[in-house]
Amino acid sequence: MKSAEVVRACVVAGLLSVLAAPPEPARAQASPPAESPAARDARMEWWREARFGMFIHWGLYAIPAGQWGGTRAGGTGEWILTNAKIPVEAYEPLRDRFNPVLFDADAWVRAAKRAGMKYIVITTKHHDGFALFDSAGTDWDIGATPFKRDVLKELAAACEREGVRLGFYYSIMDWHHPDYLPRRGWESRSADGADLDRYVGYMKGQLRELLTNYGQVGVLWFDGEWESTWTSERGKDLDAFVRSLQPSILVNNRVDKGRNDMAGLNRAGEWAGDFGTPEQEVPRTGLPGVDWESCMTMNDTWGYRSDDQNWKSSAELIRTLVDVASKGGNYLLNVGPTADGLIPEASLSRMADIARWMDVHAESIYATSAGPFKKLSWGRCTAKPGVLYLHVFDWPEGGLLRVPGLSNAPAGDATLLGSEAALPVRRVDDDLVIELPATPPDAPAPMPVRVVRLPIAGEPEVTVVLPRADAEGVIDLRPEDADITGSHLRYESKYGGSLGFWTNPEDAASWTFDAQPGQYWVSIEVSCTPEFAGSEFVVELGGTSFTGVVPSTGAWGTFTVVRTESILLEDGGPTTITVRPGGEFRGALMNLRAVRLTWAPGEVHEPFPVR
Ligand code: FHN
Repeated sequence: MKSAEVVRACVVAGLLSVLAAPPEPARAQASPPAESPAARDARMEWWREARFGMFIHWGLYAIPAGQWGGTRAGGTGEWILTNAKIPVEAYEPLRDRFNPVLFDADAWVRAAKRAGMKYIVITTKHHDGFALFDSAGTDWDIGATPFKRDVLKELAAACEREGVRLGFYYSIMDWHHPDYLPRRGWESRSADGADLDRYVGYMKGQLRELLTNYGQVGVLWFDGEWESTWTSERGKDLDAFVRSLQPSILVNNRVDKGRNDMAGLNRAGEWAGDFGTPEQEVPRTGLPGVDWESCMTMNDTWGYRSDDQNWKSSAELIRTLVDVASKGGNYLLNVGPTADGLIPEASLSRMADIARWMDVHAESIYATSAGPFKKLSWGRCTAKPGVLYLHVFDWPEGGLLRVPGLSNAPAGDATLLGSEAALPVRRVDDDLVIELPATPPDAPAPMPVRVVRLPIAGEPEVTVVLPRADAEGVIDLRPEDADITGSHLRYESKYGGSLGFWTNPEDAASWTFDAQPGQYWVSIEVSCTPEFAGSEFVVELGGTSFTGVVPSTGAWGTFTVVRTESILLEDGGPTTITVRPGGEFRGALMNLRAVRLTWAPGEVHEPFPVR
């Protein structure tokens, strides 16, 4: 489109958005009334109890499905406009091809409900700006497609019939609207005449439609807030605008600017939004007093890609649901329907597996809170008043399940969910030991998680049992158990679980263990790319510290054991080991997957040369 045409397009678009929908004030929405903690708890209650929802990424991008101009575009399906650098005018004809004749709202909602998903969040407008609803503010919407039907209306009606809550995803970033800034770097479309305030007015007009025409909306799931043109002031104003229309709605933290990248939780400060939004990951530990929801894909894409067959197993999806619930969070699991309107079969089969697991175990997920344990070597724990749900991922040798440090006495029979048989329980030192069947009851095709229901007297009381040397004298300290200080270092589940993003030389990781006096070998398992290798690290233990140099392992996912030195600990008891950058720092220290201490009381070792 030539510059004159572009300017005309901006003017026309601006006029259309004004003529077609009443102008909304671009800013200065009155703040929502102050809300008491009790009122907030009441508003959040259904969502906290739900624990499990379905994310739907659906739009024009399902038509190219990851391919453009005969070649495979990189990245996720819904980013194809940007990833394939498609000029807006070349993308627009997709509207005339959108005709999902196989779309069946009832089928979608029933599949979600059968899988135990209590709410649905659907992309009403993703970054490409296309409205999946009939919007008066634009003809860049489903009303202008051959399909014409308002899928949100049909979805809202189906959710009403099935008792499933409906939420709306809405992208602040808009690659199509001429008033949105910034333009994509490679675009030729001029930014002349673009007016971000006018765009905010357009956005509010659409949000008014979404919050007026489709009944009670459970969640407004904002996204695309990260660009510099979006400010906290605008975010707080938009949050207030949404709440003025539906005061009981929940709004995620991506309306504002507090989110700490994909970790999804807010940095310190006053930010709008009711819950944090970790993406493609689960926080390392529970976050008492913080509401959060991990959103994840079943394969690698949000919007449909015909070539993405990298599906997570049903077992992994179920264990992630458990992991999230055990830390007090919600799990928003995504499907990317096809251009015909079908949820991919690979998604449906996984949802059916989840349904079978939920048939037996739903009570250990819904309306539960985080378990009282910092970590359990064999699984996870969720809790309800007077009951602990022990989620067994790894069946214990001989069936003896050791519950570390639990002081509470059982207040009734321990049972495996799905069975009435009482399981013998006895106390061994600080622990409770529950006798499970020697092998999982549904072997040889055991469910990925079996759950013990353990009634307890009173509030859970757990004495922290510090790691101590096993029979071989070995103590393995895990990344997910590290006490982290600093701003960037964090646990990431990639590469089998390690501490990564070690880009701040002030960040450190520590573990406390129960030491016995004697000599200890210390080794750490690290990875580092050639680009960053060579930084110095320091290990501090028992008043001694030694340094090493991080080797290159070729890739972040390739680890090697760096044996450092041997240390004599004169005293036993709780002892802390710390790993931190020291000396030269080359921008990223390492990824750290394990710290191993080997107790060798009878030996005196020469210090190891650092490899
Ligand atoms: O860019 C989007 C992406 O397409 C997808 O919608 C995810 C889902 O949360 N959010 C953004 C990436 O963080």
